[in-house]
Amino acid sequence: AKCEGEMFRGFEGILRGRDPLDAQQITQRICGVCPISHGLTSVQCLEDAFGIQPCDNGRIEQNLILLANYIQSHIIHFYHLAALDFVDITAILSYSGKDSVMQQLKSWVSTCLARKDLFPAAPFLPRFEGDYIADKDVNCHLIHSYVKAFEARGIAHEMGAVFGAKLPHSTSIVPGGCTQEVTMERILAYTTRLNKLKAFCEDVYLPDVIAAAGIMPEHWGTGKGYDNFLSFGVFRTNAEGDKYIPPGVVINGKWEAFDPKYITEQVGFSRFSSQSDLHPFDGETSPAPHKENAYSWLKAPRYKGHPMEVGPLSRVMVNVLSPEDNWIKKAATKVLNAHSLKAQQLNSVLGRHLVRALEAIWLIPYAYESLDQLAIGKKTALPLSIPDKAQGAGFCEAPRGALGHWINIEKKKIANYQCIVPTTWNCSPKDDAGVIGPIEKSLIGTPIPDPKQPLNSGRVVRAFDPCLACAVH
Ligand code: NFE
Repeated sequence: AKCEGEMFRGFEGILRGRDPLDAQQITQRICGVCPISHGLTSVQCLEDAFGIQPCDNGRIEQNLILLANYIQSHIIHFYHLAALDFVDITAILSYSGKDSVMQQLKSWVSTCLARKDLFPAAPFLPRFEGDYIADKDVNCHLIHSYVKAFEARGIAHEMGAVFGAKLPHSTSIVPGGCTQEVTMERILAYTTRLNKLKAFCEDVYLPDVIAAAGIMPEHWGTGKGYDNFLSFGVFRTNAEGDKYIPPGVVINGKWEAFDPKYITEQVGFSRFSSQSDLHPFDGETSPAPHKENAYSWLKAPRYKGHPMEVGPLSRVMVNVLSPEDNWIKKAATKVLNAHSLKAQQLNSVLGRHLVRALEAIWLIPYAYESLDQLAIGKKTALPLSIPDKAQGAGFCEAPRGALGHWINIEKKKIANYQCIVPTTWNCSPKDDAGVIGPIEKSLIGTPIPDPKQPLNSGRVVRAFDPCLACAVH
């Protein structure tokens, strides 16, 4: 199995020579799905270089913007990126209800099926054929949720824009905090939207994931990857750097504490000419499109030399296997017991979907708690000055997993900037020793009854929620 990233973008080159404060605006443009994670990781990288910590209001606002983006991202993933691997869209032809969007969808799919020569009905058809959910009512129910999920994502975007000023690319986040003042109006604007998202996640999203899992239980057994999980931790709870979702590392099933010095990027099979295995402070981005044996525009990030899975599953696993008791371990154990599942079974297609839905639900009480901690009228950001020469690193979790940014500042300008992005970890090509990446590993052994219709490979890959645009950056 090979994962290829087939494009070069060059953000790290674009950043060189610019004002360090541009970094959080430019890196947000790496992606329209997870811009807040890039903006906040960049902000943390700059805070580290400037030697400042955000004030309480600013830190909480940053968390609330990111949290809104997490919920939006998890919903887009399940419904609009992955559900059609399971749901039979042609079941809409049997829809007889009154929802006007569903009726329009039915008419569009039916036109496309009748005139396949004229209309490929993207993103629904063409598709690989195979064992989709058979029950028409279940399919229609899930297609209805698919439609409702657009509305939920709109609400999540609005919720993020309350403190983010706009989304997808926020203009308010800055090193040291956020430029949006805290007002009662803003707290209420966020709260009313959070109430609606709570209802969607609890009454629609999680039940839909559980229903789909009940129909396709064989996918508890597909997509097993390495027992290597990495999380940088996310949602800073104080100025000391504690995080609501704590960081951690699991290598071959054994937990250890996270230490950024063990991160490197190898390029043996990547289209880059730099030296291999560099730490990101010394990282280089030197494209070599015709390099022999190279098959991807992704570098191969490694932790202590190991390929690592990142994402919601890793955030759960590093805490379930941690020696310390924490809220994630308790919450995950409760769900595992309720569904008679073992933690190891989460290392699968269905496990990755389940933990993503659970995380959306788990974050909602934390959002209410954070809103209560905002202090109306108090400062939200700090004065800052750019040092002549400094280094900084930022570690955050994007919805898709561990995200790190590294900066070297010289003469008050960016001398070097490196990003290691969640999908670069997950879709990593082979490293210098020929060891395959996490998604490559999880594809091996996947049953493909008809090689012309590799539906199951799509299911395995998409369960990781990959974003190649981010990965190549
Ligand atoms: Ni383009 Fe991203 C997330 C980041 S994935 S979506 O989540 O960082 O590599």
